[in-house]
Amino acid sequence: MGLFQYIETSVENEIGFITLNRPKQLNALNRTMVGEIVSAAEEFDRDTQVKVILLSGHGKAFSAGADIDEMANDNPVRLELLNQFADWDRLSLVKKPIIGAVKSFVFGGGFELALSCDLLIAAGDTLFSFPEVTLGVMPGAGGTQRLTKLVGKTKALEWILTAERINAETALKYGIINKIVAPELLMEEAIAFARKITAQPSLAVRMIKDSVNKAVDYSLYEGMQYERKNFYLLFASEDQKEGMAAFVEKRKPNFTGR
Ligand code: CO8
Repeated sequence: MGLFQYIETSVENEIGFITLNRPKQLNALNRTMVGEIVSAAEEFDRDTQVKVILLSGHGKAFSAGADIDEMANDNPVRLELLNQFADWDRLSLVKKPIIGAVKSFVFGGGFELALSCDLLIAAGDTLFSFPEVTLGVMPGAGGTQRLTKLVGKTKALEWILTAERINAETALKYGIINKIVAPELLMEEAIAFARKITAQPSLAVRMIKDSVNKAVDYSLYEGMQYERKNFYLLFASEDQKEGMAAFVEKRKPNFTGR
């Protein structure tokens, strides 16, 4: 694993941990930090010791958004040449499930980072918001698209136009998060959640993530065809043979991830 300045990484029990580490700035995301998050996720994606990636933040909050100091003097040409959002695109190519464990402020780019995760566990004190409008801008790392696809146009527009802070209960109600947990149990609960996935055969997990994500972009017909190919592909795996043999023999399967 590469050396990082703004994040910490570790591997334990088949979980690859990525922890945002700029707590004094409430984990405000500068460009280097986003690059580090993506690089770490890509390394974990290739690491056979890792089955699930768990993204969280040190300190009080998950992330208060993009680093405002860094972008205050930006101009369109510099932004075009920087092409910083290409990093965010790479994150969506990661094949292993990414679980976000979020708390307190999940604002702006921090909310977009959370929406880039596959599953979200939130502490009861979590507040989600897109405050960009109050800065004279708008979400730029997928917020207007991902939130709208998730909750529909009506609420997405209301929340992004007003910068309203959405609490964990509302986020759960609208399907933004999977689960609310007590703040002091956030990591424990997120790890327990991750372990439920690490216990599954990893090729099937991979194909499920891939197929479900296609439902967001594809028509139903295209998505069904895509699902079918992934279903067929899994019959080339040893884990399919083992899983079904174990069922027939009434024993626990021993999955190898192949
Ligand atoms: N950028 C830079 N520094 C920040 C940010 C930020 N987004 N958020 C907090 N900080 C810093 C503060 O400046 C402060 O630093 P210092 O101690 O040196 O003064 C420190 O973190 C602690 O913050 P506060 O004292 O403000 O803490 P409070 O608990 O009083 O308030 C808030 C917390 C409400 C979260 C407040 O900090 C706040 O409003 N922050 C800004 C939130 C915001 O507007 N975020 C959206 C940014 S725009 C964006 O995300 C665009 C995304 C598109 C591109 C994504 C690319 C990465």
